[in-house]
Amino acid sequence: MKILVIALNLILLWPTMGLCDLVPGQGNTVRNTFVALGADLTINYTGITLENCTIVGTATINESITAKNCIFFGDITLDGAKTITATNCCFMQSKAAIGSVTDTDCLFETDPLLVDDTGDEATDYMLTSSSPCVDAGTYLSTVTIDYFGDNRPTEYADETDIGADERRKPGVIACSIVN
Ligand SMILES: [Ca+2]
Ligand SMILES: [Ca+2]
Repeated sequence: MKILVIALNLILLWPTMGLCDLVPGQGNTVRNTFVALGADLTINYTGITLENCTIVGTATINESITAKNCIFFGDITLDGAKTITATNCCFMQSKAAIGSVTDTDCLFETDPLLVDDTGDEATDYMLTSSSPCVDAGTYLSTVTIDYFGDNRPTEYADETDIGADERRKPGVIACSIVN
């Protein structure tokens, strides 16, 4: 069982026997976090917000959550009385298969086209150039960098990527100054 748990601001994912169980009292927002294949993100507490997370493993969601710019690659098991309020998220499953989802500009039944969705390293879960998640997120003032430290776009609302990786655009050239 391999687990990759990274919380940018030192919070919340708690690996125990393959489970990432969100812990109350340590903040309620998880940003730029990968949950690896083989891990299960379990949410048992209210008031949790996920921002720019890439959930490659499964998700067991027992309380209503808010998710923005997140990838849900693994299957979601959502408590039938709870709701996912999702903005600019990418789901592998259909909306009907997940259950109660209140969505704004989300992608359903959409493969995020990660570099290697069978891998277990953070770099495996980066976005490929053809990923539908590139520039498909919404601007969040709270997320200024990605997991790898790359800057998130701040000038244009439509350039933020979905997930924990902001893809570096090709064609950025080095500048030489010669005098
Ligand atoms: Ca982008
Ligand atoms: Ca990046």
